Amino acid sequence: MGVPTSVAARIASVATGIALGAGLVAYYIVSYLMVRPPAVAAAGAAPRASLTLQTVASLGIGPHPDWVSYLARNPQGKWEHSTVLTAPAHSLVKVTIYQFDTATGLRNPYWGGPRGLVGEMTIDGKPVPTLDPMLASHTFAIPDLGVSVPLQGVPDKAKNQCSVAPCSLTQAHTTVTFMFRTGKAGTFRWQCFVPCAAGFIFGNGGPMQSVGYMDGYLRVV
Ligand SMILES: [Cu+2]
Repeated sequence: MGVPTSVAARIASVATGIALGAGLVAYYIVSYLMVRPPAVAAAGAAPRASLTLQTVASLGIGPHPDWVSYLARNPQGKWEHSTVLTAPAHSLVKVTIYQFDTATGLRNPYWGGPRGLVGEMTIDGKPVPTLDPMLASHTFAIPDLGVSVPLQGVPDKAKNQCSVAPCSLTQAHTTVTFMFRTGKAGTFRWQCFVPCAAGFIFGNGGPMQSVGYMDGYLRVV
């Protein structure tokens, strides 16, 4: 028989255990919410700026090397694994997306039509009023700004495909350009609406719901 513990000591040890558990849960939630890729700024300055992105079939690095992903080019020309973008307020933003992934297809053909743009979307230099939804590999959509652009995938049989980032422009790709206007400052979610997450139920989950892959934020400053 050990020394009998007092009621107060037992309560204190239970309370300490609960506090420790609550602290760990809080730490997990806060660190989950705080983890953000570094923001990549648009090139140029108000009232005109430009963003350059690429999409790849698999990232090749980090905790999920086989996940499909966007990357962003910083103003120094280096590709960053980030989907947190910064652009000036009340500006015309020109976006160039190098699309290295093959098509998955849109579940809702409505999104084959680009929305919310200034001027037309171009694919490989040619204006395209609407994309065959079966050819979409990803979309670049900022719902709160009314912007949605389908990105044409690389044909399945294309030669010299890039399967792992970083991809180079000597490899098979389509180049999509478009312009949209920013308004007042704020943080706006953007994401892909093609269910492109291979290996996940219905193609959603995983990269489709993770900032840094198929989701991001546009910070208008
Ligand atoms: Cu996607």
